[in-house]
Amino acid sequence: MVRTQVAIVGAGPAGLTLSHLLHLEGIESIIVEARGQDYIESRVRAGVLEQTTVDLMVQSGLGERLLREGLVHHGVWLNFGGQRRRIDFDDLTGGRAITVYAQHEVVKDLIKARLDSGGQILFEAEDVTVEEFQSEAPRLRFRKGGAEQEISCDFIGGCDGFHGICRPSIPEGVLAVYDRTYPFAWLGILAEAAPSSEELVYSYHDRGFALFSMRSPGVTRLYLQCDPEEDLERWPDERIWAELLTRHSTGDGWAPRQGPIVQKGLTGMRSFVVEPMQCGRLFLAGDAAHIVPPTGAKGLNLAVADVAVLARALAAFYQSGRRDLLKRYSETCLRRVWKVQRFSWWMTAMLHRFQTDNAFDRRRQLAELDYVTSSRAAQTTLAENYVGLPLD
Ligand code: FAS
Ligand code: PHB
Repeated sequence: MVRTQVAIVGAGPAGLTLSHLLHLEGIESIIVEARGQDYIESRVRAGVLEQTTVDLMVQSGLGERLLREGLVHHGVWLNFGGQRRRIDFDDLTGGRAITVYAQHEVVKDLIKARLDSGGQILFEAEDVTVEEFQSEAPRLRFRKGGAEQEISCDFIGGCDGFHGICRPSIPEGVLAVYDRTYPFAWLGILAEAAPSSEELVYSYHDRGFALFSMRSPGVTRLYLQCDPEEDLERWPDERIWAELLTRHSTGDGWAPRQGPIVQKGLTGMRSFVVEPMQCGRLFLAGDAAHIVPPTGAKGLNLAVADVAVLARALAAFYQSGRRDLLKRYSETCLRRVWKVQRFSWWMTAMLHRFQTDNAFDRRRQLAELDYVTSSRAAQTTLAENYVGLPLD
């Protein structure tokens, strides 16, 4: 039986950041991860870091490669009705920005930091279970390399994502679930093509939403709204490019540059929250507790915000015996979670085509986009949410 202070399930952004922040406070943890290191370091997911996330990474000693390779953006473009209009983050938020730096790069930096400082990450763990978390002596059981293993601990970080085992391990009747599934998905591609815009472009079009993003000076990241049950086999490269060029068409002649498509994938669209985000000594963080539609670029950022709260609460417990911050963990996180859910829903509702909408709804959406890009008050609300609300 191995002993640690905090056992963490999942080596995604939530679990790794939690372990790193605890280490800085002198608190021991062990991460138990189902997948292998290579797999999670190459899993293509999010791409945009809020200012709040960048600040936390830099302040916690993880900023070196991020500041060198990350692409700092001081604005974003909304493209609709044949025109592109820019939301100026600098002017509207006093200099806060976003940084484009792929999630798997964040994961690589976090794994390196943990292993370099002697952190323990147990990859390829099977059949992980969390037990006794409503007692003062919770524990993890799992199998690794064919051998049964057990970790006893004081607390468990449930950072195992939407399909993990931590949330389902909480007894019936404890959790309230808030859930909305959208009638569309995103088809995402990575193309070996130099980005033709320095900043992201969100396009509203009669045929559906499209997003232009990037990963590096040589790689463009693009998404288009599609049917939730879409079959990727029905989307050869030519069809993807034709649809992207149509939806991103605009009056100023801008268009995504084309290049070989090196990755294709489908992402479902969902808003999901469980309350509370804790049960006894098990604390849920990140996608284990909530899911946002990626239109607001918030998934990863919300995971990091959760564990910043949890690390602070655990430090207060170990350093001064305080239990109040742990007790208030869910309440503290959920204030931000629901504001981010609202923003992500709002961006999704404003920019996507809904089959159930009629001509009135389309005019209403165009009027909202016109208002959001012409009123300073409306631009400010988009900008301050997009770059990230300050941590409480
Ligand atoms: P994660 O899912 O990243 O990590 C959970 C970890 O737990 C994984 O490594 C998993 O292997 C492990 N695990 C699961 N079950 C386990 C078990 N039983 N035992 C041990 N380990 C277990 N967000 C954006 O902002 N923008 C995007 O464009 C975007 N695109 C996405 C595309 C896809 C396909 C997906 C699934 C998500 C996307 N997201 C996006 C959201 C994503 O970035 C998440 O918000 C982010 O990964 C959340 O981090 P974690 O909470 O750490 O969960
Ligand atoms: C991305 O670059 O992957 C990205 C950017 C903005 C979003 C979603 C995804 O809203």
